[in-house]
Amino acid sequence: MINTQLDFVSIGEVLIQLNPLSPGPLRYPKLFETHVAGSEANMLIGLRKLGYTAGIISRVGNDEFGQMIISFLRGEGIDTSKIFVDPEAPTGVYFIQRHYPIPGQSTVFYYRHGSAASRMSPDDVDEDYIKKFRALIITGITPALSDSCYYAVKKAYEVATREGLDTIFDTNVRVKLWKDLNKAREKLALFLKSKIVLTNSEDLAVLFTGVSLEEAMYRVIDLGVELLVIKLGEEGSLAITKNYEIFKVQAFKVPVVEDVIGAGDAFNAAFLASVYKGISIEDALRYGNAAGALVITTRGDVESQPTWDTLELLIKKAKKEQSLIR
Ligand code: KDG
Repeated sequence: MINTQLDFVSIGEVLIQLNPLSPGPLRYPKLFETHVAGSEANMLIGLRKLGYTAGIISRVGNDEFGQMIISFLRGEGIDTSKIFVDPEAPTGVYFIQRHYPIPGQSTVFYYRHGSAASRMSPDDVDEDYIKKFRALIITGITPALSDSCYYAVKKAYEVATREGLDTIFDTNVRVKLWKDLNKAREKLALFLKSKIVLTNSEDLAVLFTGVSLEEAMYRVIDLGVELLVIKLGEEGSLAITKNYEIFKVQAFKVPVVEDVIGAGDAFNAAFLASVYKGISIEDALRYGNAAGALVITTRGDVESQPTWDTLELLIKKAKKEQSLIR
């Protein structure tokens, strides 16, 4: 690796996604596609496509899926030197059930309990490695995998804070992984003090029970967050700054041809790429919405993530068609 400062580092589980070629209940499809996925890796790949350098701390099993993940990430230009191949546990996988029971929505089924990545611990977090980067991206998924994963993320966060990296947190509350939501609230509280927080209304309702979306939003800002982004799906996205300035941008209207999984990560990547490039928050939201919209038109979380040229093209086309972008 080169010796200059690198951009984004993350820690999390990279999984094999098994996505059926046909929608509907999972007991019927005979053919499945494999994709490399996982929220943290998805974001890093999105950022790579937009010109940033990126590295991930993770573990995979000593199996073919683990090799597939490492090769894929390398192919996308992610630094994989901190992915430990664990001989004692398998690579995690998950299945997606598309358009059923609710058309347009997907359900995930995880087979990741006891996976190699769930065995990460603070020992996987190399302080000198983190110090090479400008920003740390974490999500609420990794702390849900195991206690040792929680402590690994906590260490990464503390090193980043101490060393002056920007901290970026996507709440990504996975109810299926936490089971006990009190635990989620307790463990994720620390990361809600990150410099940039990305979330959605469902996660805020879990993290701040019994308060309105607006109230929850202000509570996050009052924790010292500089920029809070709320992804509103079909309603677009909203950002609020530490000075209580609010920006809201309409969504790109696209049909959910395949599945919505991964749209939030693509949004994050394009939004962050824009903000770090000095683009205005309002336009950054637009780029984020466009990237999220692209991802739901194909299977897989990252294959449709855009380059700058693609983003420009989309925005231009939407403006020309007098779309809902204002
Ligand atoms: O954001 C997309 C992710 O949800 C998906 O790729 C799998 O990371 C994943 C998870 O834990 O749900």
